[in-house]
Amino acid sequence: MVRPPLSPPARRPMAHTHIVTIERHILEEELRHPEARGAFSNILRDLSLAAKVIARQVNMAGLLDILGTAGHQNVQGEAVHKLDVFAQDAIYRAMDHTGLLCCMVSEEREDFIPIPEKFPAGDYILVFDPLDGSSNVDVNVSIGTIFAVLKKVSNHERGSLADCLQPGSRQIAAGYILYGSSTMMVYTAGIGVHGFTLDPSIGEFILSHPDIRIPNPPARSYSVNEAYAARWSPGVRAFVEHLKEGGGEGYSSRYIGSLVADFHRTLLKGGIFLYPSDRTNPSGKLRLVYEASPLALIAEAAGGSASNGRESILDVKPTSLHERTPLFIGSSGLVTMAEEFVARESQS
Ligand code: AHM
Ligand code: MG
Repeated sequence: MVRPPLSPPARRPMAHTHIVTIERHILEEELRHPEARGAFSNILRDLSLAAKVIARQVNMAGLLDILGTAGHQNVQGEAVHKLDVFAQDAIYRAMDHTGLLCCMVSEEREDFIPIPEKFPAGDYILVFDPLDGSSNVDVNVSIGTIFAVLKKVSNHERGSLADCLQPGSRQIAAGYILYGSSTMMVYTAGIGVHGFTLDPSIGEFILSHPDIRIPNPPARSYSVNEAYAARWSPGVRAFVEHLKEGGGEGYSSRYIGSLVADFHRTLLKGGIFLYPSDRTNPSGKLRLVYEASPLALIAEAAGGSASNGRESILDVKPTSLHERTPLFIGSSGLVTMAEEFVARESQS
């Protein structure tokens, strides 16, 4: 797996008790990426601004009476909610004019979005799902934004499809924003995963979860929409049955149905989240470029792993922007166990 070169840490470890804003943390992180020359930290900083704008709107959603669908469908054929439109717009407007990006890829747009000619173009690509799990908004369940940053590989000033279809191993940073009981931004630049909680009274993301590691041994929980069990392949069914029978040890089930929230719990507590392929969705439901790959980079940087059942998600080269993938993500031992069950099935 090809990984961008990283320099050794050039900073002292920060004690949890210090008050560290996300901006300060990103600047210090940049010392580990001298090749990024400021661009990288500015992209993350601009994203944290968009996160605050979206968080404010999400928190106000009921009051502003903006819940409900916006009346059209996105490229996946799903109803677009007004907050999706707002989040798409907030991220686009925070990023389009900065001179850092050449193009963007969003779940809400069919094609990649070149930076308009009126603005300077940069060397980076932002891929994002502006508001994942938005069907949960109406019932006040946590939702999230997922993003990753790639470096341009083509000679096209404003990016090309090839720039957007790089494998996850080429991501130089990835993260998510969770709009939950508090708003959190979690990111990795390849080494270490760090979580920041928004203090709404001062409008700052403060480092609250430094150096997140997926616990080992993990919490004995699995996360999957089990209503689809009859449609799963025999290997996936056998894997989940094995966990239910305890793998000897008594597993419990946790499923919110909102990817960022389910992943966040898995990252902090351990266990496994899976959204496998099934008879109805032969490629799974989740998207490789802006959902599975960013979360895979985070999982691996936290000591976990992510697989499509056969290979590491980070090794899969996308063939289209909105390609779907099965996803098994979380504690390494459980992801490996899932792969073994899937492999046994194809041998039998
Ligand atoms: P979305 O991108 O249309 O919001 O859908 C993705 C969501 C994820 O947040 C979640 O993991 C999954 O769909 C839940 O799907 P299901 O309802 O089939 O369990
Ligand atoms: Mg989504």
